[in-house]
Amino acid sequence: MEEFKSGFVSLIGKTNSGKSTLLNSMVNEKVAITTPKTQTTRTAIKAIINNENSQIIITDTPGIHKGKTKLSKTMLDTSFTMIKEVDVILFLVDASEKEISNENLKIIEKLKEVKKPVLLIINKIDLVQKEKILKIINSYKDEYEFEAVIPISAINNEGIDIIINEIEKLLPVRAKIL
Ligand SMILES: Nc1nc2c(ncn2[C@@H]2O[C@H](COP(=O)(O)OP(=O)(O)OP(=O)(O)O)[C@@H](O)[C@H]2O)c(=O)[nH]1
Ligand SMILES: [Mg+2]
Repeated sequence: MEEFKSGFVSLIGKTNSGKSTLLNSMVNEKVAITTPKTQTTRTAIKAIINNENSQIIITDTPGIHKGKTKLSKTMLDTSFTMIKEVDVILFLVDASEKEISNENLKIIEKLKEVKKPVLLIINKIDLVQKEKILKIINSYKDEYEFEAVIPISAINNEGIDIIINEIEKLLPVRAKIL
């Protein structure tokens, strides 16, 4: 029998990257609101994913990007204070972005400080060509040593099982928390 694992996972990513959509796909029920408008989710939402061999508690962290103005250092610091408590970080980025945005570079700088295992999730792969996805993966890999890079389409439920699997690899052996 496999040992049971559990832990906290923080979901970070710029506004509109698809955090709420991914969360919905992962828990398979509507727990967060998704709309094309930005910044609709203002509070951190916890989702509990109960699997056969694991319990994953996810925190949505829309606070990484409050408002349309430039990302301030204080805002990032606040978000990352929360992140220090988690076992795994999911960093969600949009595959349709032409290159790594300044905001995402700033997030990567913070990731280097917190020293937690990070899974890079490349979302919206349904919108871009395969070779472009590979290019994006490589440019991110140049910036940071991610535990894994997982291309997904949150809206099509593509790659979700891989995320769960990679999270489970990184969680400690521990009983159910909630
Ligand atoms: N084509 C495509 N669109 C997606 C995908 N995932 C999310 N979207 C769309 O992207 C938009 C933003 O998605 P959200 O899930 O609301 O993004 P968010 O990161 O929660 O945004 P905030 O809460 O504002 O920070 C919505 O219109 C989604 O339908 C995907 O895999 N493919
Ligand atoms: Mg959201």
